[in-house]
Amino acid sequence: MSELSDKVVMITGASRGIGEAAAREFAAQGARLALLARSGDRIAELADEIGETALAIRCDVARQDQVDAALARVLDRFGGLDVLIGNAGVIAPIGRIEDTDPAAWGQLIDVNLKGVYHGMRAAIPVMTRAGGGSILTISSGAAHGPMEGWSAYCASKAGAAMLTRAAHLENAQSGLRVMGLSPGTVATQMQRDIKASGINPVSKLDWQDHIPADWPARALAWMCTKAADDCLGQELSLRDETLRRRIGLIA
Ligand code: NJP
Repeated sequence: MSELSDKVVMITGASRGIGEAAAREFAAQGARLALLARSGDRIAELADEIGETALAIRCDVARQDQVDAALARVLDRFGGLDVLIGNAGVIAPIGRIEDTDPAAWGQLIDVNLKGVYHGMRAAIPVMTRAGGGSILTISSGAAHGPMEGWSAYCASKAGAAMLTRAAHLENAQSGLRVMGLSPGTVATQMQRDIKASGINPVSKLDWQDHIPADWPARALAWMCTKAADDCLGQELSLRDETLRRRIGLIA
């Protein structure tokens, strides 16, 4: 039996890409799932495909009230929460600082940074009361190095990385396992949007340069097991070959 068997896992941004792949991986390992995204039809289809153990909840992570309501439904259905994966994210607006629309710039921060905060704020008291849980944030190389045209994205990911460290500092002693995962470039819709923008070196990468979404999905599942207990509080990079080997992604 997998260590993840029956664990209750809430994934934001589960309608496609890394979040969808993570849903399939956790489901394969026997977890119970809450799939959150704005595309209600898409997550409903995915939940149907997975079966009784998956619950689709339409939710905009930019809204604390919607995240709180989503968690209430999870607790009602499954009776607890073991894992929160703060994965929902957007790349737009792409453009030089002076050319971006302030409202669109702020909306990205609402999703990529405040969305992670909203999830943590809702989940931490529940996990603390239960004596433990894992909170994983999807980070990015963009958290640590600027890229032309991505000021909002880089600032949001840097903020989310620091927020994740703060959550570890405040909650490790209560048994919460808090970590970040920087996946490298992954073959998802986000990379299609980046390619279409043509603005910086990432947009020039070949499609074969990207890893498949099931790699970060498998990494996330591994991070929820005891095997990753020496990584608590850290941001793991899937570009790291030693990590890839530990997870079993490469020989
Ligand atoms: O992107 P994509 P990825 N509320 O566009 C959801 C990071 N990352 O899987 O709401 C709730 O296929 C959206 O659902 P919907 C990246 O920054 C990626 O690549 O229905 N959900 C969809 O399910 C992000 O944090 C790469 O539109 C919202 C999902 O987010 C994470 O990986 C590299 C939402 C986005 O799916 C997943 O990105 C890297 C909202 N307001 C980090 N807004 C990479 N792909 O190369 C969006 O370093 N979503």
